[in-house]
Amino acid sequence: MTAQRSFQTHLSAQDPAIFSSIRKEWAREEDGLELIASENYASQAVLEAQGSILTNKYAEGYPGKRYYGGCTFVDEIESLAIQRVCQLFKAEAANVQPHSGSQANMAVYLALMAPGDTLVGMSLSHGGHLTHGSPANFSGKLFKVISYGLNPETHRLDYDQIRDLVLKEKPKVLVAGASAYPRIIDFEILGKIAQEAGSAFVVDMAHIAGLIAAGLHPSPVPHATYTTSTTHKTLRGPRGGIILCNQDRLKAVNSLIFPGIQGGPLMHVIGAKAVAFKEALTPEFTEYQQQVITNAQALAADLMELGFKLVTGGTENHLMLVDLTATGDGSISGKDAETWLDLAGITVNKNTIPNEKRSPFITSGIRIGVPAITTRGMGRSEMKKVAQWINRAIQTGGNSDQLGKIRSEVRELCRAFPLYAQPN
Ligand code: DSN
Repeated sequence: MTAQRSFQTHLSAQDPAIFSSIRKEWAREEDGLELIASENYASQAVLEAQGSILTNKYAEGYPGKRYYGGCTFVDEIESLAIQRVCQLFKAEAANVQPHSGSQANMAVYLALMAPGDTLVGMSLSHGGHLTHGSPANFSGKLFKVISYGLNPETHRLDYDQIRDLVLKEKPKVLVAGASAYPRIIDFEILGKIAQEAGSAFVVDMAHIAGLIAAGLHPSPVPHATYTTSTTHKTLRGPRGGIILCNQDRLKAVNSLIFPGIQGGPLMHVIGAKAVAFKEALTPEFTEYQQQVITNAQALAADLMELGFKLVTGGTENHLMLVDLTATGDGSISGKDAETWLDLAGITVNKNTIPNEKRSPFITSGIRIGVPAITTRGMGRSEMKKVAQWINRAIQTGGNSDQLGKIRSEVRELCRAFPLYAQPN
């Protein structure tokens, strides 16, 4: 707290423009309902570690084997981060240096494949991730990508179809994981499919890492060649990435992170990751993750009661996808809903739905997640209000007076669930 205050004091005097924008973002985060499924609020302790003097240190290499002097204390920090994340996910080995989930995925792909090799992953428009083979991403440019989608009727993963595809294509890598899939993923079955085809199995667990850490979603770690994740979503740490694997797989991926695709590690972020992993090892974190699932199911039930159609008819994790083609005459797009909700102080993102007819810039759905509002302490009765505000905002058709009224009600609720002390 003290450290953050003095940072803000220096910043306000030295750079009023940046200070002012941070203050406005702070007010936005405090006074609005954050429903972006991939966002969360890091603790004050995580923020302090990330905003610390560790940002000054160069430490290319790994603990005990660096290319720079003066690494005694950053070695302690990185070793603790590794030890804690291995304990958290019951993994043999870890690399905590990836600057992001995308870097983590790039390193494991390059450890397992050469350019031109075949990668099978979930299509972005069905809920996968850019790094799972999108043509716009390095993964789609470097590798030959074959995508799997959802079952056209159930909108769930169809393990028989995936098996047929993987056995036919025999890819070097099968990647699993999703950015917009509201159901449990069976990593055991997918791991067996990969094994049968002689493929490596990579799991990007970024969205559900917090649930997995708490034992509330089956873990991919025993089944995957490499498991990657971000650290800032349900896991609630600083923005960054990790890779988990068995000891014998570590060397390959370590040398791909550094010197392969990254330079010096961000030691301030690694310090903050270590703090977040310690938090995630507490019983309070498990209770938090349980509440995330409870809140998601409550919000899903309330939205459906108000007439909204959810893809797969509900959720088993932290997020849900609203199919707006079934709302009113079907003319409201995901982009309309995102804009109107934003004006009401509610942040979501437009999202494609299975069998999407509109472009990814417009879409027919919105993705809603509850990790952030659960962090601020909201529960059953607040979920009901959130559902009613979403319904009202969408029914306004974009009327700014009505959206402004919802925005004041949202602000009043948010002020009863404060996040951080004022940053000055
Ligand atoms: N962009 C993230 C998300 O919102 O799901 C995934 O990296």
